[in-house]
Amino acid sequence: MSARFELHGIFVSGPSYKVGLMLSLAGQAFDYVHVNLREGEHKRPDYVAKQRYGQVPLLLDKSNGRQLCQSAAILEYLADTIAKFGGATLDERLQAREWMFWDFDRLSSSIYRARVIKLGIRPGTPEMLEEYSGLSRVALKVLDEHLAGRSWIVGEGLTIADIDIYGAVVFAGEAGIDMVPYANIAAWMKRVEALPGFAPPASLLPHESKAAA
Ligand SMILES: N[C@@H](CCC(=O)N[C@@H](CS)C(=O)NCC(=O)O)C(=O)O
Repeated sequence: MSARFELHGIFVSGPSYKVGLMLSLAGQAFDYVHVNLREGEHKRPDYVAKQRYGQVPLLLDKSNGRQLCQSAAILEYLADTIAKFGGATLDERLQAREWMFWDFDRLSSSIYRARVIKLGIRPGTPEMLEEYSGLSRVALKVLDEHLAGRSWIVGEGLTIADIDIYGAVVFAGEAGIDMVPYANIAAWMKRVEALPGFAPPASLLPHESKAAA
């Protein structure tokens, strides 16, 4: 039987990793479709008809035909639909959402921009790299201070806020950011990495399309 979910993404993409990590931690096998950004597959009309922004990730829910985009919105959808990691109370759900909005405003946007320049995926000057690295460090300090004395970002267990934000922080090393000052983040990352179903970016998303096992 084919899997309920079909993830379209590319292995170098942080937002694609966030969705793959959510599915994996939730124990949901998923079909995977590799989108070749270099070949412009994400701008083809048949793809844009499903993903209005012409980006990865795209998640199809084959049980109802929904086509979902924007990684944070996809995480919320998955939390609702498979009833996992959404937060134990309304307040926790609201806090998880707040952290995800903050993430793409301050953290993911800065780390991902620094990373693509550092890896040579996108052109950028040393000044641009320093600007994005500096913004990343400011956001990492906010996160590190929040995690002091806490095991998880919200409440007493894993939520989509942890999954979303882990999928940003895990790329900080590739962005050239020194993580040594952030001991609380390091301890929290270890907790995420110890969870059943966890897989790091290097092994979670294949380099080609693949049906669920
Ligand atoms: N806010 C979006 C960002 C998605 C995004 O930036 N995707 C990149 C790959 S990491 C992409 O598709 N870039 C190609 C483009 O924008 O044309 C999300 O979280 O899903």
